[in-house]
Amino acid sequence: MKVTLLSIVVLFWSFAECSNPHPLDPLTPSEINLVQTIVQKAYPTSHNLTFNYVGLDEPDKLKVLSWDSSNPKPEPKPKPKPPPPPPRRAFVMVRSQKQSHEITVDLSKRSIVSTKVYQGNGYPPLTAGEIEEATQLPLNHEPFKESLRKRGLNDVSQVQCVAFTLGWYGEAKTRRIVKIKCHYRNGTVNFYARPVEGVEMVVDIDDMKIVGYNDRYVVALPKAEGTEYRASKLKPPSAPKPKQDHGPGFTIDGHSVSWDSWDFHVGYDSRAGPIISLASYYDVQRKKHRTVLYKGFISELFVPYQDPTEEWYYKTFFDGGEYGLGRFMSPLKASTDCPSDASFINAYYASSDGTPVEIPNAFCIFEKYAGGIMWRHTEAAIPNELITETRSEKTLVVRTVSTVANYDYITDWEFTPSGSIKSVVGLTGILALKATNYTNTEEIKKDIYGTLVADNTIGVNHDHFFTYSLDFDVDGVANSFVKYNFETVRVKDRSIPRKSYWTVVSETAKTEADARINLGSKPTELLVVNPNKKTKQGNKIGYRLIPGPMAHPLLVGDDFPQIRGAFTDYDVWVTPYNKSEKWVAGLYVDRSRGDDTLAVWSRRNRRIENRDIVMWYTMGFRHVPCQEEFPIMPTLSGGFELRPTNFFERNPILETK
Ligand SMILES: *[C@@H]1O[C@H](CO)[C@@H](O)[C@H](O)[C@H]1NC(C)=O
Ligand SMILES: *[C@@H]1O[C@H](CO)[C@@H](O)[C@H](O)[C@H]1NC(C)=O
Ligand SMILES: *[C@@H]1O[C@H](CO)[C@@H](O)[C@H](O)[C@H]1NC(C)=O
Ligand SMILES: *[C@@H]1O[C@H](CO)[C@@H](O)[C@H](O)[C@H]1NC(C)=O
Ligand SMILES: [Cu+2]
Repeated sequence: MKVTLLSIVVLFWSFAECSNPHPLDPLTPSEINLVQTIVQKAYPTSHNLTFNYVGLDEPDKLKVLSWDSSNPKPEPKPKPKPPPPPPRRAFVMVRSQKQSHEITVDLSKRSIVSTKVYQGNGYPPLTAGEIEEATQLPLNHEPFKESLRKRGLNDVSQVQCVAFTLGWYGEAKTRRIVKIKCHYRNGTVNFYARPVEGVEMVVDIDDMKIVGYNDRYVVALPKAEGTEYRASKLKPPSAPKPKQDHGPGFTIDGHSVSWDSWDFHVGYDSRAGPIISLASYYDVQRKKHRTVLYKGFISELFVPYQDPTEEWYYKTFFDGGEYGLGRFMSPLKASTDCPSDASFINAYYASSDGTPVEIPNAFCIFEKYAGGIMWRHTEAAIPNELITETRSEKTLVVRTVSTVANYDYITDWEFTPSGSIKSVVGLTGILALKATNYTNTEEIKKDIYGTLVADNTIGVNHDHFFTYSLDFDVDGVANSFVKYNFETVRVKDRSIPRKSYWTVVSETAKTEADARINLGSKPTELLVVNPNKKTKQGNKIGYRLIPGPMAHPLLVGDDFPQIRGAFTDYDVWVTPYNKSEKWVAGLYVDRSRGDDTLAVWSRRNRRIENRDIVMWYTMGFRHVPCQEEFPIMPTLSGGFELRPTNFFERNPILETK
C-alpha cells in the first residue's frame, strides 16, 4: 500500500528481448511503452489519464497449447526453430474523467482493438502514484497540523501517511475514496509502530483532495525505543549467516525454466505477482512431457482486520485487486533473500502515467537442498546383510516477495523431482499496529480486539486468506474433480475381533455445486484426475491437493466485507475454465459489492465433469498477534502441495542416484 521506493523508472534499457518469446511472457518495457503511446493518443492527457492496470491479455488457451506442443522443450532432444507465438495483446484499465475504461491493445498491429467504459460497481487498483499523492495531502492540511500540535508532534517532516482502501458498507452510491492514517516517525524507521491514533482523513482519489477529516480521540504515541530492526543499529550484531553454495542445475530461457524433469513458465502480472504456467514433467518411462498445471497464481489476498471501532472497522483489504501483489514486489538480494547462487529475473509494470517501471531482481530461482530425504529404506532383516538406500532431496524454488505496506509476503513455488508442486507463503514484516494508552493487560477493561504487544501498542487481530487459481491440465486438458470420502464401516462379520475400519468412497463432481468444499468439515481427499486416461493398473491418472493452513472466515455471510470476500465462503471451488474468470474478487475490487466474485460465477452451477477445469483453493491464516512479532515479525509459513496420485506407474525417482 505504498510506493516501492526501490523501483526504478526505466528510461533507457538495453533491448534484451529474449531470443525465444513465449506467448505468456509478461509485457516487456518496450511493449509497456507502446501501450502508453497508443492509449495516450486515444485519451488526451488533459483528461487526467491514469494507468491503473496494464498487463498481458493472454492468448486463448487453445492457441497457447497448440504453440506449446509444437515448441520443443529442452529435453530429450532440442529441435531447431520454434514456431512464432500468437499475436501479443495488452489489457489496460485506465481512469479518465472519473470513469473507468477497459482497453485492449494489439501490440503487433499497434492499435486499439476495443474500448469499453465500465459502468458497474467498484474501481480499478490504486496506482502507486495515486497512493503517493494522496499520502502527501495531509502534510499541507491545516486541521491535520492542528491535530499534530494538539498531540505535541511539531515536526511535520516526521509524519508518514498510509492510504487504506475502505470497502463498501451498503451505500447506494460510492466515490473513489481512500482513508489516510498517519504515523510519527521521529527516531525510528519503523513508523508503523507509531500511529497517530484517533485521526483519519478521507481523500477523493479522482479529485485528489481531502474530503473528510476526523479527530476523535487522543492516546499516547508509542515510543520509538524498541522498534528498531536494522542490524546496523542493533547491538550485539546479528549472528553470521549460514553459508550455502551449490551450483545451479537449471536453465532459464527468457521466462521459461527447465530443471530436472520439470519445464514451466514464470510469468508476472502487476496484480497477481508471479504466475506459473505450462508446468509439465518429463516422464522417462513414457518418454514424453506430461502436462500438470496450465496456470497457478494467487488470484486474491483478503485481509480483514477485526477491530470494529470507527477508525479500524473498514480495514478489510484485498491486497491483490486494491493494491497489487505484483506491483509491490520487492527487489531480492542474493545471500539474504535468496541463496548466493540464485538466478534472478526482473519484472516490469506500468506506472500511473503508463511508463514502464523496473523491479530489478524481482524473482529469484534456485536449487534448494535443505537436508531433506527424497526416499529411503534400511533393511536389516536379511541375514548377513544390511541394506540402506537413501536419496537426498533437492528441489527448485521460484521466489518473490510482495511488500504491501507493513506486511511482507514471501511466495515460493517449489518443484520436486518426485512430481510435486508446492506453494509456500511466508508472512513477515510489521504488524498493523494501533496506539493505546494501555501498557499492561491488567489495565484493560474491555475488548481491545488484539494483543498488547508493547507499551501503548496493540497488534490487531486479523486473517490472511490466499486464494489460488489452479488451472490443472492433468495429462491433458479434460479433467474431473474427485472427492475421496472416507467412511467408517462397522464390521458385521463376527469371525474377526475388529469392529470397524475406514474405506474410500470415490465421488466425481458433476457440477460446480458438488465441488464447493469446506476442508475439515468431513474427512476427504481432493483430486483432479484425467478420466480419459488410466495407469496400466487401471487407476485414474491424477493429482491431489494436500491443503495448507485453514481458517474459515468467521464473519457473518451478510456482512459487507464477507459479501465482497465471498470467494472465501468455501476453501475449494471448481469451475469450468473461462478466460474472463480470473480474479475471484472481481475485476474491479476497490469498493466492490461482491457482484463479480467466484461465489457469483459458481452459482451458474455449470458442468465440470471431464472438462477443462480450474480449482480455486484458499489457504487461510488466522492471526492473533503476539509479543514476539514486535517490532518485526519472524516469518510464519504455510503451504500446500499438489502431489501426483496414480499419475506415474511407480515411484518416478526410483533410478535417481
Ligand atoms: C485534472 O486534475 C486537476 C488536479 O488534479 C484538476 O484541477 C483538473 O480539473 C482535472 N482535469 C480534468 C479534465 O478532470
Ligand atoms: C523527536 O526526537 C527528538 C530527538 O530524539 C526528541 O528530542 C523529541 O522529543 C522527539 N519528539 C517526539 C514527539 O517524540
Ligand atoms: C490517553 O491519555 C491521555 C493523557 O493522559 C489523555 O489525555 C487521553 O484522554 C487518554 N485517551 C483515552 C482514549 O483514554
Ligand atoms: C465467462 O465468464 C463470464 C464472467 O463470469 C461470463 O459473463 C460469461 O458468460 C462466461 N462465458 C461462458 C462461455 O460461460
Ligand atoms: Cu497477520
